[in-house]
Amino acid sequence: MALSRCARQCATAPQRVISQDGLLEVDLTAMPSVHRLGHRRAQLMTYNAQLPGPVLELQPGDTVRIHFTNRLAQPTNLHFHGLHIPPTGTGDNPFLEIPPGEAWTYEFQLPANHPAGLGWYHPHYHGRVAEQVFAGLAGPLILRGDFDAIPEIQAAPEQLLVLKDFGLTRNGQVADPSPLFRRWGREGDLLTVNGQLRPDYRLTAGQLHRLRLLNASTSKIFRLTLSEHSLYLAATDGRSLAAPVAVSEVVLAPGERAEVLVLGDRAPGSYALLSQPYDRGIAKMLSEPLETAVLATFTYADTYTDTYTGADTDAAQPARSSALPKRLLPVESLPDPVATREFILDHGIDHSSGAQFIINGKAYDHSRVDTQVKLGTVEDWVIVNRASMDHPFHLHTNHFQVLARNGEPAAVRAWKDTLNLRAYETAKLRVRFADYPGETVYHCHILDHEDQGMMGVIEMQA
Ligand SMILES: [Cu+2]
Repeated sequence: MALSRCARQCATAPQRVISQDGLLEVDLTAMPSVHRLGHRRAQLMTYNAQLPGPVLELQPGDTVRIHFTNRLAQPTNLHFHGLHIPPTGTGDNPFLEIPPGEAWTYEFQLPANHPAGLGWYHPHYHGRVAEQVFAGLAGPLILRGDFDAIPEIQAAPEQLLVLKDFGLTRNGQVADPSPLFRRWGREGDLLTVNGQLRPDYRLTAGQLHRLRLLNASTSKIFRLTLSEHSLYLAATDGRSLAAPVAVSEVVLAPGERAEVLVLGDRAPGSYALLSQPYDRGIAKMLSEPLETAVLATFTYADTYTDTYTGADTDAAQPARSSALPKRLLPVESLPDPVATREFILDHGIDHSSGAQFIINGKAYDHSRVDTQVKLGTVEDWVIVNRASMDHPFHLHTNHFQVLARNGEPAAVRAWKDTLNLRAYETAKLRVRFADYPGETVYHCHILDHEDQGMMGVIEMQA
């Protein structure tokens, strides 16, 4: 048995539901529930009273059947962020309304060639998304498959880290945002990892480790470093890179994921996973300066306990590897586009609705199709942020590749589904509309901005 010698709070693993024989069937209930955040009692909204919601672990080709019940006092629904599945019917349908007290069965099949990686599920009921996610509603989706079979990855112990900020009143209720935060994106001062404050994880000397990172916050952008350790980016938004890329920090906007490899090559001790100051364009409006905060610690141990699977592992076991993989999975080159479109993200007055977060001059309207594309075609999308703050752009159903930012070609070809555009930045994306016809959405993933209209409807025509 491993000795628990945690520097502070021992990390606990989120609960998992794993598909069996091609089927994942689960009851999922959105409900109010009470949790401990550090020494604080918090009245949150969660899935199945768990924080984060249960990890749904899937394989390509699986059928997924979720018996969903809404026990909240307001309407909600689910979005399966990162999954390439139908956006219609009982699939990843962002237009559904599931009223309080009602149930809905989500059912869909993953394609047999679905890439392996990290996604997540969360509410997508327009107008309530920021409030519901900020109150705790979010759960991880793990797709097993090709990426996990890379020998060095397979040998690396993994940790899933769901990053999420909370803001509480003195009596433990989720704090209503100030008018400033409601407008520009609510943030909280309690920074949690898997629902814990500063949990302690284990590292084994001489061992390659795999960190799966998800920013499940409403508006907070994390800039992450691990003290004295190099980080190697291996996957972005649930899709493998062609090879690991050494990075000094990882910036994750809401909705973004990253798989990071870490070599356990430092002296014994505890090392901090830090949230570094990051100005998304609102720092001047804040009363307090941006600060560095400790999100979690990583402590070297003689015996490694995989807090994800709960298994104790002898560190001397020869199957473990300290080598960084030279190659991961190839990233295909998309063919030339049939069309190029521009999307301008801005703040302003939409004369019909009065909303102030707009795309191409318009605030979201469910009854209006903003963009029509042909299924099976490739397009280039130029996203222009005309605003003085960051806006992370998210497209449902299909991943894209970033070709260029501010006119500079991208150094690495990578799949993304959410891309943070800094103030006044421009990015050129290439996307293929594959497999699934129907309507879905693209939007800013600062969820207060989405709720205030920074979203458009896309129709993928068969
Ligand atoms: Cu935004």
